[in-house]
Amino acid sequence: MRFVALFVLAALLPAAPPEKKPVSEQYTKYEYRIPMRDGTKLFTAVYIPKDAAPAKPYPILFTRTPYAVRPYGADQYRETLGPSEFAQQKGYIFVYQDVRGRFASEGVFEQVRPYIPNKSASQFDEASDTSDSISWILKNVAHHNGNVGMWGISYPGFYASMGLLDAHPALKAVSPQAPVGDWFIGDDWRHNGAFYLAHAVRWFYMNSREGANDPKVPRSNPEYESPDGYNLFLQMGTLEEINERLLKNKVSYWKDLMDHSTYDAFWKARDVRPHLVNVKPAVLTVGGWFDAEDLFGTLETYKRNERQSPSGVNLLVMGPWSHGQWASGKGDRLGDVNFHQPTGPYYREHIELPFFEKYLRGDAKAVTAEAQVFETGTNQWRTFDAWPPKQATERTFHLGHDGRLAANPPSRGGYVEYLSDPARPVPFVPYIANTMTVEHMLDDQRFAAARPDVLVFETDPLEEDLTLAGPLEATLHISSTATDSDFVVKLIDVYPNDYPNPEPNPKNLKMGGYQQLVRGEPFRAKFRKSFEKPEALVPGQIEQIAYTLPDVFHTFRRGHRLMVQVQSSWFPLVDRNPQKFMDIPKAKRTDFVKATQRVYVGPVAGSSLKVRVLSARPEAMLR
Ligand code: PG9
Repeated sequence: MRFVALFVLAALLPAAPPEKKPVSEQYTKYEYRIPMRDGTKLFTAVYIPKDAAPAKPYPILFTRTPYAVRPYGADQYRETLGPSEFAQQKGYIFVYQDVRGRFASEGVFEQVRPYIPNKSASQFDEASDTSDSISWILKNVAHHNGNVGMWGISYPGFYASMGLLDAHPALKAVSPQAPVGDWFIGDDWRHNGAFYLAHAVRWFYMNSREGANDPKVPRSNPEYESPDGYNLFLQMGTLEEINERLLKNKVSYWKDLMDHSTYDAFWKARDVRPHLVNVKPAVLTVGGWFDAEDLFGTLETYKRNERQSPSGVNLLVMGPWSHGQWASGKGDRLGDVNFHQPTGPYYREHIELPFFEKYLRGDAKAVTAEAQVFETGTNQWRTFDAWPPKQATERTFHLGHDGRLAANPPSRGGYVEYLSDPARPVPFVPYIANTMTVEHMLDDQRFAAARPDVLVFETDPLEEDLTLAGPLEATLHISSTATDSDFVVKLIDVYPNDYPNPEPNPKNLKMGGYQQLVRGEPFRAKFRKSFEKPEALVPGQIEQIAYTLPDVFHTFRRGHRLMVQVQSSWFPLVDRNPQKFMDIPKAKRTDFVKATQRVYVGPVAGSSLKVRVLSARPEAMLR
């Protein structure tokens, strides 16, 4: 029995990584300028295995990017190819393309260019650029087997999703990885209307400042005057000043972002989700539970496709990763949290590669599953035939008096109060940072719990493991002395006081009582009734704020506690709300005001967090 278990385990552990050979030993590179239907030519680099021949054809793996298909020059080779070392070694025809208007491609770039349904012959979008490219490649590139796959992470993930629309018949398998889904509701720039300041400034500086579209200009971070982003952004005061000081007013898309500060037609035209209907290629959506950029787009891409393309192959992989962390490296830890296994190579070899092998090379033995998801807390991969798992049941945790979080609402009503001062916003991390750090998604929250402007509610220590699987639904009843405010709800895993420190412990971590963020999400109160038509809060009036936080798959171990924190700022991850109902991009320093916030608790019109619970399993006892 034991022998069999060891044997199965050995089969699933990643093999030694493939021997790293220079790409030029295994592949020959070609460069093309592929004409689109309107005559615009897109720069495309193609790498063909040297042993490809009519009798040995290869499938094509295609990716489209706004980030440059460097290096340029037919004799200049990339250091690695394709989505993984395993795919590179297996052998595919790898195709890389600069999207319209970026780097060596002609035309005009448009950020997340809207999809045009029922296009006329003269109209184009990213879907038509994809299928025009595939048609050309099939005619002009030798030794392919007629099957095309696509993959891409983040922005390239958006382009992979676009390939699914009006898909070319040869496009058989697509893997959108951390794809952008909707830029107002949950991806990158805005989460429920709140603006992701530190991320936006860095991304715009790196990718959209003057000259950033020149292949010769290296990508670089903004020249911050200080590593202390909290004080730096605070001193700059307003979004207008931040734009002037850090972006020199020279990023045209910043203006678009500021001009469209509600969920208007501009954003709706860029929402990918409604178009994922009757998708034909097999889809493997990939994401990380701790992806700060496009977790929303990942989960929504899978869920929408599931609903709107019921007869298609639609698969999901979620690992314990930050943005794109699955594509390289071990993925055995993030921040202070150790997953005790190489999740990255496992995914690349046993999940991603079989997907492409099955649908592009017809490997009948390749195993794919509907949802392969990593359970944090117990640190194990699990497989389900649906996500969220059908057997998960709803349970509500109620915020109560004296910092209690419990299965039953408190028997008497009341409120807890704090002062939210935009001059002293709550930091998003307990250390000095001037960008959105990847590990903030699971960082220790003890520093926040100690602040008077952060409300803390926690359960008793759990008597058995509790596994949450699926989205979280926060309901707050609040009142404010102000006319607008942000509310951030965080779900936290509180480790027991005797939790062991890691060994070795180079960072001198003290893990007893550690408060690991499991999920946090902001909501801008003026959007509580509608993202299209914001409404002021009436000072002193009780209002409901109800919203969904992205899914989790986390086991709170026996002896741990669940904690919910509520606060009104998360800086400089999120821009400061002036707490005055207004168009925030136009706020002046004098518009920022203090607000006294009340969060109501009680048997009716209280505050709570609804979760989905999978039953506890005794076998999941690994630490
Ligand atoms: N999530 C990133 C992004 C996409 C689109 C716009 C801005 C940022 C990315 O990593 O590509």
